[in-house]
Amino acid sequence: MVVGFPPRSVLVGREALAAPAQEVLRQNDMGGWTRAASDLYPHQWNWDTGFIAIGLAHLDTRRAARELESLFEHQWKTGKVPHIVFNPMAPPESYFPGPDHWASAAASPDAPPAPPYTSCLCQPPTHAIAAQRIWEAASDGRARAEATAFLRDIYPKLLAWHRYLLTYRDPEGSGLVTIYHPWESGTDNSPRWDAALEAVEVGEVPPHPRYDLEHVDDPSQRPTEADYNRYLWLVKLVKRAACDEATIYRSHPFLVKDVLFSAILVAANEALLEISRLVGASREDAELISSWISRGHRGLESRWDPEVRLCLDYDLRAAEPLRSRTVAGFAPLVAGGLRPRRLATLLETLRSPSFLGYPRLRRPVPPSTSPEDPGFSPRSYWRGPVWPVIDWLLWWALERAQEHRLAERVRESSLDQIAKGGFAEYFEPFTGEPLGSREQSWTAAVVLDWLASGPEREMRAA
Ligand code: 2M8
Repeated sequence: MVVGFPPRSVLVGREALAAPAQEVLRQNDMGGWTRAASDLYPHQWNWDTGFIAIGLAHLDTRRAARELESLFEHQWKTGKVPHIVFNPMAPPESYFPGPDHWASAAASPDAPPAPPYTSCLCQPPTHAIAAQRIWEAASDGRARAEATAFLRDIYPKLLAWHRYLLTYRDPEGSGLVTIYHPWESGTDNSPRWDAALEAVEVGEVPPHPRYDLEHVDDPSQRPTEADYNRYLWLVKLVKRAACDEATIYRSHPFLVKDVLFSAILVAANEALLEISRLVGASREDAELISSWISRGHRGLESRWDPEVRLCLDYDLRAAEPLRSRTVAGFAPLVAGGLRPRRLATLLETLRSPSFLGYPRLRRPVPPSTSPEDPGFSPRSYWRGPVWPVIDWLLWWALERAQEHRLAERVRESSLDQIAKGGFAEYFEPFTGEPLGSREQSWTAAVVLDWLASGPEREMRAA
């Protein structure tokens, strides 16, 4: 059921957010794992799980650890962590493409035992960052000992996951991750992918349901039918290649170096390096992870565009950069470790009218696509709306870059937006209207982390 604007629960202030955020996570808790949203997304998603675990860490570190463990139970033999683990209890008509559509992927020799079925795509690796934060949140003796045991158990799995991304997804050794599908980026219909998708010749795609449209107020909030035909065609090609990475690399029409994914991997490798130290891993491991971090920084540097003053994705098939202005362009900020000049330039772009300084914005939180970009659309999913989870990533990056004042502004404004509009998936940037799913787990999770991280530690008010 869809609720209009204003939302069903009118939340009066930030201090009132902790309890309802916990309630969203409780409602979406499926026993050891959390569905991405109550209606639109009844399954477990890859990068959502990392963000959800970060939020859960403030409630119960053991449960937060379980969230990651449950996802990694479905890791592929190659080390890949699937983009969706399908909930066997979800009714078949609740999500498309569901487990049946992906079942053939289970025939791959690299797939984990099924059911439950998994998709054979992946998503950005937020998990090591979450694992480190769980350990940090486990402050008293017993919780700390449990969290250390958890790190010991998950460390080799995280290492295998990152190794998969650094090998199969970067055979060129560029430091940049190649994606096979816009779903792998997590920013599905972003204008980032328009040019690369246009070049894909779409073959026959059978008629398919759009259950997603039943859960939003109007179809303009979701990708179009033409988008879905392309998505399903690319899935068909990946399945036709039997999910074999070398075959996909040779034949697939959509091969793109994704800078945001690559930057999250750099930040995740920083976390993994720290975890390797905490679990007493070998010096060889530490050297390997450090080399991945340097490679990632070099890769992002190679995609810096001095004209748009952002980092740009790169289309391997067309051998050219993809020139949209989106939040993904702040990838070097997310990766961290910036030289002062590059940091200053990125902050100028962030504050400029292309992003936070755009005069019509309801609040100073970054729209997913710059309103000055021709692909911008304020209500359409990743083509313009504000995403709290992206606000969290930028806030976290700004904090790590010691840009505390701007970080605090993003945190405050985003909390304010959620206090007025509820735990929506995304928000219209000019009005603050909540859009998409209304009980989105990662929105609730980042709220819990923000409340625990702000100067006044607002969690205590809960
Ligand atoms: C959205 O993506 C799924 C496909 O993976 C969809 O639209 O059906 C994206 O926002 C993605 O980033 C997110 O992980 C997923 C679940 O929240 O929903």
